Amino acid sequence: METNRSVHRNLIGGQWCEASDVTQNINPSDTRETVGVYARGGTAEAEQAVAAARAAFPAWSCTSPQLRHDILVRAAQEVMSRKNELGHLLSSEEGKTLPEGIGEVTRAANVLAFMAGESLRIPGDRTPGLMAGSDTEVTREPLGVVGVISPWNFPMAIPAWKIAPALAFGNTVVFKPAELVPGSAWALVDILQRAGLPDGVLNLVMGSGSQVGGVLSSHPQVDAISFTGSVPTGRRIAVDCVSGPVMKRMQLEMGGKNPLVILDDADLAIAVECAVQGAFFSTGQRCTASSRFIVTEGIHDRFVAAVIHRLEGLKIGHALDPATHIGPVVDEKQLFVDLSYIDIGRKEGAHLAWGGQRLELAAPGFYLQPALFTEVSPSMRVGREEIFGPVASVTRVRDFDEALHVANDTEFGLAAGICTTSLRYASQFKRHSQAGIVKVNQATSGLDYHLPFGGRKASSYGPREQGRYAVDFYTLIKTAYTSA
Ligand code: UN1
Repeated sequence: METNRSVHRNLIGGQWCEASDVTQNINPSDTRETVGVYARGGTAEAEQAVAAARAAFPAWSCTSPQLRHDILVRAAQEVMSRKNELGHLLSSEEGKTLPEGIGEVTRAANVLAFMAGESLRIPGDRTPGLMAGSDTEVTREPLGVVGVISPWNFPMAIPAWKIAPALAFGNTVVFKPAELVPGSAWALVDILQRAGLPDGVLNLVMGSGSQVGGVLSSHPQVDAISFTGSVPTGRRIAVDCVSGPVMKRMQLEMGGKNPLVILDDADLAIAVECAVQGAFFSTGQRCTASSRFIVTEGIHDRFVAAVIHRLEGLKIGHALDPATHIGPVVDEKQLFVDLSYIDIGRKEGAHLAWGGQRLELAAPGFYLQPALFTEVSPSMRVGREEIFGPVASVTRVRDFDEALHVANDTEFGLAAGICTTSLRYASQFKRHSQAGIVKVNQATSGLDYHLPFGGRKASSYGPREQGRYAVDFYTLIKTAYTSA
């Protein structure tokens, strides 16, 4: 392990490499505290890493699935056995609460274990051909070098659910984590490397999106990009991916402006829990967060009052304080975005019914009271644009039909929820929602790791992540015809 060295270095071709530049990993709960010092690579490191991943591919792509399974199992076991320590690290660099941090580390371990099993279950078909004497087979092969570009809001689970299937199906990887959260990424790579990966199979290049990410999305030796982040960055990556001599496969998971419909017949306590959990926990920093509550008239006022009552009981504070329900915003830039939208909402004529103030606590951090806007019309920016913070809006509607229309009236299509006791409305919502994930009487965020994840419209592009469906992105299909 490298933990006792002062700079956590990049891993290229099996070597932990010096970098000319470093980043201080700042704790958003207390900006006086540095979580660690991490190497900051540039285009040269990214190119070396691509070359190392390319060189390692022929041998790794022909390894026994048993070997790949065993490495992923060992990594899963180490992540699980260190979940408290790694959760502490994750919460210190990202700002989600300690239970949320430990929960995420547990999820990463579960993903590694699940994907270990998937390496033994690569699907294929053998079927009679249509010509007499012709045998046909459909097989799946590793696709090559995968560039993994991950966001700051799930510093360990998202890297795990991209890297684990890439490795399970015989691909090599160059991993560029988000600049704000190198600690969890570094720990995950260190664990996988020590679990027995051959040199060059997994490479870590911490650095900026424009330099390191830019090399990955445009390099002719990278075959595929799996990215989670913002819509503008996703669009740039998509253009890069199709502009080179080889058009890369891509999997882009981007933004959301996820609706939660609350109908008159909803169980109020369940609706409030779904709303507060989905919109404000993890500081609202999830692409699956419910940022639009669409509420029918008969329950509207009771719902708003009950949400405010629940918000009044929440403690915003240091991520590692056991009393904290909601940690800080990830950094100053995101805090500025959140506060700007709170200002925009006010100016647009929405009513700030609760919160929205920056909080000065004992520790200097990026603390923000959750903000609830009411009287939001569907045309307001605060009700249309992704904020990625603890800011939610309430839109009043007449009935189910109007609620469904408003829910779908968005450029995004990641997750959508409905709170109702009516089987009829729940079924209609599941069928007609234009989102990739639909929840009934559950928060829109918080998902199972064994099921496919992804959205529609501007939220997602390419095959689904996670579960059995991950194989579709990480393998190439070959159809073979044989006459004996
Ligand atoms: C969840 O809600 O449990 O970046 C997962 C994100 C999503 C993952 C959300 N890609 O927030």
